[in-house]
Amino acid sequence: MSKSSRPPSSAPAAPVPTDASLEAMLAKALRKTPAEAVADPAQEHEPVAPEQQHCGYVAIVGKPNVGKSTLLNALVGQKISITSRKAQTTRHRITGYRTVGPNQFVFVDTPGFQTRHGNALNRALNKTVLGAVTDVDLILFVVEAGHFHPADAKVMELLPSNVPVVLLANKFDLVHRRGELAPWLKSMQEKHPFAEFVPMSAKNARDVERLFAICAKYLPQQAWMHDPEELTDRSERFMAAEMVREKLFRLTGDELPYTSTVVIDKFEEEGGLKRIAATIVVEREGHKGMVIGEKGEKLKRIGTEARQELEKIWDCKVFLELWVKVRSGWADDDARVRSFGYE
Ligand SMILES: Nc1nc2c(ncn2[C@@H]2O[C@H](COP(=O)(O)OP(=O)(O)OP(=O)(O)O)[C@@H](O)[C@H]2O)c(=O)[nH]1
Ligand SMILES: [Mg+2]
Repeated sequence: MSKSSRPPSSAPAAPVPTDASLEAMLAKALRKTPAEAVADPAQEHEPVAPEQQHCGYVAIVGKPNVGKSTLLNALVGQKISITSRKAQTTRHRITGYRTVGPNQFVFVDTPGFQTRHGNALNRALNKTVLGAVTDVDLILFVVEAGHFHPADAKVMELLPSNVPVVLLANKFDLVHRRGELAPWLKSMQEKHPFAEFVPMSAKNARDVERLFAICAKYLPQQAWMHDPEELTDRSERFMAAEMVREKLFRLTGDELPYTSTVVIDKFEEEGGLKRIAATIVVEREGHKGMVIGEKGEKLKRIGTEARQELEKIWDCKVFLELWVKVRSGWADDDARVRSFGYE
């Protein structure tokens, strides 16, 4: 992945935190510094001489539902990874690019690391996470501020010792007693030699801008790998399938998401129109009814919401046709999981 050469251990040595240093660190982290590293978007793509360019991979990892994809979208400045309040929303390694001044950030969103149900789908998701943390320049380890669950500990076990890791305490807006964060931070620092600590909210634009300045320090000096206008490595076809899956996640009950996926059957462009046919694959006959809903209402709503959002992102007309199919046991079947596009 990254072509930069890094010394074998670029993670700073673990400082032994004292209460005073922790308080100072927390105070510094909470101080809202101006986002000086982020240029005016209008100047984002000024030409930069290759010898002045910096470029690197920043992997975003964490347990399910901590806000990794929300963060990726905020960093890239456009929705390229779907989000929902349910776990296991992201199922692929999704790369998003952002070029700011001399810096090109290659952010890598990953599935939430799965600690339950060892089926073929979950094994594929975890393989994706493992692949994403090696050979990157920086890892953003995302947790919910003030929390540390066994599922977070499992992700922590994956953190390589030769890559700097930023502890990103997300959903900071939900922390009401901020004074209690210092002991939490101390306990976190004892678990891993984090290079930095960033309490923030992925939904707060200013916090996201501050994060660029933090990440920029870890980008090696090397030529950009992507056109600064490019946003992602993922195709429109992939985005279409993901958008349908997002609406399915958001509009159906808790039971369904884990056992459903979306396959694109047709993706055609005719002038300013994109014609898409997609199939929602579910595991059980009973699930089919849940997706279709009474008189087809649910399926219709999934289609309408996905179409409207795709039209907005692509700025063109979209014709979206949806089908529902039952493939029992697909998530337990390695070959099927692969055939549906999971690594
Ligand atoms: N209050 C609050 N909610 C957030 C924040 N960031 C994300 N969320 C919400 O948290 C939920 C999960 O967000 P996602 O971005 O889908 O989480 P994820 O870590 O990518 O989840 P998986 O892909 O399933 O691993 C969504 O309902 C988001 O709106 C935040 O900073 N504050
Ligand atoms: Mg996600």
